[in-house]
Amino acid sequence: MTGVHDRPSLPMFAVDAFPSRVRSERLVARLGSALGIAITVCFLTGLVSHLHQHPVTWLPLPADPVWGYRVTQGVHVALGLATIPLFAVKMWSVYPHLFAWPPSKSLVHGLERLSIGLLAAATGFELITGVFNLAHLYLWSFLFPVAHYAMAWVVVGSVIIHLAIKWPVIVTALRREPVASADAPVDETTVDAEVAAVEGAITRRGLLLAVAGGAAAVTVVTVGQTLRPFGWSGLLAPRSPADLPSGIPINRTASDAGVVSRAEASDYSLTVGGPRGRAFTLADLRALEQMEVELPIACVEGWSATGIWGGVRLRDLLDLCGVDEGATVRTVSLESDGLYASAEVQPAFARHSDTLLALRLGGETLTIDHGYPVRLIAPNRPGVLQTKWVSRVEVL
Ligand SMILES: Nc1nc2c(c(=O)[nH]1)N[C@H]1C(S)=C(S)[C@@H](COP(=O)(O)O)O[C@H]1N2
Ligand SMILES: [Mo]
Repeated sequence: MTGVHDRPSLPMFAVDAFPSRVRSERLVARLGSALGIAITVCFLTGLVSHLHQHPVTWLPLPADPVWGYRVTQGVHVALGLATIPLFAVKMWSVYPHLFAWPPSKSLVHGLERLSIGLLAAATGFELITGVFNLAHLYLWSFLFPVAHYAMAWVVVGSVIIHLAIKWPVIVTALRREPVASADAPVDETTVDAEVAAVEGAITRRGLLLAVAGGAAAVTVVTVGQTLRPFGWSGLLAPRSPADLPSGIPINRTASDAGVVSRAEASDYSLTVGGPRGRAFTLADLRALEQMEVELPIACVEGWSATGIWGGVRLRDLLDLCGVDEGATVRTVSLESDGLYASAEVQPAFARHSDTLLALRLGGETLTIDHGYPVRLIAPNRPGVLQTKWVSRVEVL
């Protein structure tokens, strides 16, 4: 067989074209563990978000705690962003292997490389589509939530295959004592620093610090979109509430949605279904018992903001119309198309005392961009399910 030096591969991609000692198995394994934890948390929080938007009867989500989705989705997006530098360095640390020749030494080795290729591609896909979605860049024709969700399973599947194949290597690498020279035991940092000095390269510790620093920097410039005390730091946050009196960002305006004239029409009424279903004018709604609740809008994009919402309890309206306690309802917007023109409201949410058909925000009549004349506001659910410009409540 061919030896190291007469490999037929391109010389700049040969294994020994990457002599950096920084790429130890131990480092690769430690980076991998961090990445594995980040992927797991992103997967689980993503699953929560998926279940909110595609409820299943055998696992109904609770409406409490009211801030639940704010936290799970805030973590999903912040951690996803922090994973980018981690993933980049992990890819760099194994990059020489990508060009190893021959591509496969045996069937198992070939499968192993295929599964790693799949893992890298699928993870890269999740990170890129996630970021583009935050930036509202839709450079593709597939639907983001569908593709992002499906690919998450590919990531998880290939992580499991990867772990199964590499388990012995990972365990040994993580247990291994830091590198020591043959005669005198030396601490890893010293050896590392010496090697680095010779190569003019970065030390392993330096590399880990750089990755942690990169991840922290990404987090700091986006976390302001969720944690108001850090609001000043939302440099990368796509939507800024700073210029709005309500402090709540707007994703889709009334004119984007094409609802301005229908929302401002003087003959607006809200139709509620049920055995005694009827239409309510704005005056009718204002004459019913008014409630005030403090609830966040928590967007799938990771930003969230709390408002004081005023209006009529959804459950009061449903009771007036004789709707069954266990019924799932659907809020339908004046918006004629658009992905978020309607939303299902499961019984736990429809009957929650904080769930309102809101007429006010911060004590003022809703602005048209926040959903005038009537919008849904309910606890613990994605912003996409908080229908604005509601015209109908249907009983399913
Ligand atoms: N009818 C309708 N309602 C909608 C949307 C929409 O596009 N159309 N966008 C949703 C999204 S994605 C979010 S995050 C919230 C934002 O509400 P806000 O603009 O009052 O902050 O409204 C939701 N309600
Ligand atoms: Mo949203």
